Parts: sequence; C-alpha cells; structure tokens
Amino acid sequence: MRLTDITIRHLKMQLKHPFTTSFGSFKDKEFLLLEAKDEKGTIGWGECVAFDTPWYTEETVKTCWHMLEDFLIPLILHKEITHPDEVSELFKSIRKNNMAKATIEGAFWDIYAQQTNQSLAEALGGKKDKIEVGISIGIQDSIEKQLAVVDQAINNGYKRIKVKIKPGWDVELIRILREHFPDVPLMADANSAYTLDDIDVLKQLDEYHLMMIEQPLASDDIIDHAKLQKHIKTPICLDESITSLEDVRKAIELGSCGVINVKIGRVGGLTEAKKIHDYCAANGVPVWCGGMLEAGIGRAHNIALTSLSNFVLPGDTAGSSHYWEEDIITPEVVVQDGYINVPRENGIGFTPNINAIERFTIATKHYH
Ligand code: OSB
Ligand code: MG
Repeated sequence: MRLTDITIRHLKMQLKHPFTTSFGSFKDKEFLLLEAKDEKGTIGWGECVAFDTPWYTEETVKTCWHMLEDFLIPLILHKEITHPDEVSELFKSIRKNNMAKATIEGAFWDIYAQQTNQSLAEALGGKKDKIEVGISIGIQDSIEKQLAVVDQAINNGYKRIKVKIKPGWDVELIRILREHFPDVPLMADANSAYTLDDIDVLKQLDEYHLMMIEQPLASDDIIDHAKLQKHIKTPICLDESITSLEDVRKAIELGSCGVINVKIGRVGGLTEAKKIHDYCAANGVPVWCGGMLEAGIGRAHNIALTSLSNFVLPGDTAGSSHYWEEDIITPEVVVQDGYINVPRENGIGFTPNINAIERFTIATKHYH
C-alpha cells in the first residue's frame, strides 16, 4: 500500500455541555481530521486528539499540523508499506509528537483493514463483539448539579462513573457521591492537580472504595506516583504519564500504578497501544481505553481498540449524543445498557458524514 493523497481538515465542534477539569473549562473542540487515500483509491480516516491549547499534554492542533505537514506527511507519502506496524518505525526519527503520528497511523490502519477485508477491530486482533462503557463527568458548578449529572449517567446505564477532582473539590465530593451512590463503580481523575504534599488528602480518599484514582501527580511523573502508591490502598491509574510501552514497563516495575489508561493518540498510535495492551495482559495489569472528547472518527478507533481482551475495565468512550448535537459519522455511536456493539463492517465500520464534516471545517489543505 502507498498513500498518494492526504487531506487535513481543521474542525471546530461545539460540545453539548462545557467540559471542566482541574485545568479549566472548554465549550468547543477544535481538532484535525486526516483523510488518506492509497493507490487503489481506498480511503482511511484518522482523528487527531490534540486540543487547541496544551493543557493536557504539550501537543496542540497547530503543533500537530506543523509536524504532519513538515515532517510526517513527507516521510510517508508514496512510500510502499505492507503493514501498519511499519508506520511507527518510519516515524522513529521524529521524537515524541505522538498525537500527530497517531493521526496518520490510524488512517493507515483503517485502509489496511479495508484492503484485507476486515473490521479495524479484527485487524487489531480484537475478539469482543461489544464493549463496556463508562463515562467521564466534568466538574460541575455545585454539588447538587454534580449529583444530578451522576444520577442521570447511572440511569443511562453507564458501567462506571468517573468524576474530575482538584484540590478543594475532592474528599467532600467523593464522600457525598458515596453517600448517594454507595455501590456504583466510581473513580476520580485529578489530571495532575496534586503533589506529594497533598498525600494526606489523597489518603482520605481510600475510605470510599474507588476503583482507582487517575493521574493524581505531575503529568510526566512515575517516581512520585510510586511513592504515593505505597501510602494509599486505592490503585493509581496513569494517564498523562504514559506515552509509550517503555513508560508502561518502567511504571509497572517501579510500582507507580495498578491500572493503565490507554489513549491511542498519547502513545503514538494503534501499534503502540496494542503493544501496551499485550504487555499489561502478560503482567496482570488491567487496562481501559481513555477518551479525548473525540468526534466519531476517533471514537470509532477507540471502540476497535477496546475490543482487545485485556481492556477489562469500562472505558471513557461514551455515546456520540453525550458530546454532540450531531456527530460526523453515520450511524452515530450508541450506548445501550452500558454497551457499544463493535462494528463488523470493513475498516472503522462507521461512515464519515462528509456533509457534517464540511460544515464543521474551518480550514483544509491537500497533500500529494
Ligand atoms: O484526563 O481522561 C482525561 C478529556 C479530555 C482530556 C483528558 C481527559 C478527558 C476525560 C474525558 O476525562 C474523556 C472523554 O469523555 O472523552
Ligand atoms: Mg485522565
């Protein structure tokens, strides 16, 4: 297979509800969509998960476009490639910039799956025909509002509730949630809002049998997380800190976490995500698929990845209608009784809605 044409579109979509974390709030999502064509005319799609500001990790929409245009696209265009695992090898000379790399790699996996008459899930080795889904709920304006939103998510069937915490919005919030929902599978995500100085607060969370606490400490840390894990019973789940299989190996060896959140973009693509999955399976570490408020293309890739067997915990891949008035794929992603069916059609198994995509597009560029 050879990629002969690539189109990058910059989209801006309004979120149904503003999403608030320990870092701030956003109302819209700006992101890049990549459409790639091979020499036979097969089209594959990739969604870049970087945000327009570097609050989560260092990449942004603009850094990704720069990396794609000036480095990654020139490396891959017209190059003969037989298997998508070769794409990350091809990009090895470029350091980091994982979200940019994953964008093309994802489109290539989609093309490869179609060319070999498989669904993307099958091409990755996924065996599940449906996946369990959780939901990530942003910080709300009041405890009452937070309770109402959690209650609605439970009623909608989500298999696990994740809430965002930050200093001053933590122990009391979790205590009240537990009072109202004693048995719901519950976890908290801090997006790096604490340091080891906060160890006493984090210890208090042990009382509420949370499934895990996600990324309490610095976004590039595994050392302090290992220290923290020795002092708390609740398993730590690493998100921001994990950018590769090597990071996972070191974190597990150090005892920095008991669970890994896998995000395709953060680790540089599906090939690396699959390696992390396999390594964690071999080491008895459960994984789940995180979310980046993706539109339909990114969501479809997450669903395919989650069909692998060691994705034993519900992911953050809620249904399209949780995020958007209108998604950019047909059918949209639907959650029923807490499950999403893994599509069986070739490729990502959802059809990009070109009309919707064009309406949300604010800039386009072609490469060939
Ligand atoms: O930390 O997992 C996170 C959203 C954007 C960036 C980082 C995170 C999140 C979420 C929501 O928690 C996940 C989703 O619903 O897509
Ligand atoms: Mg997180």
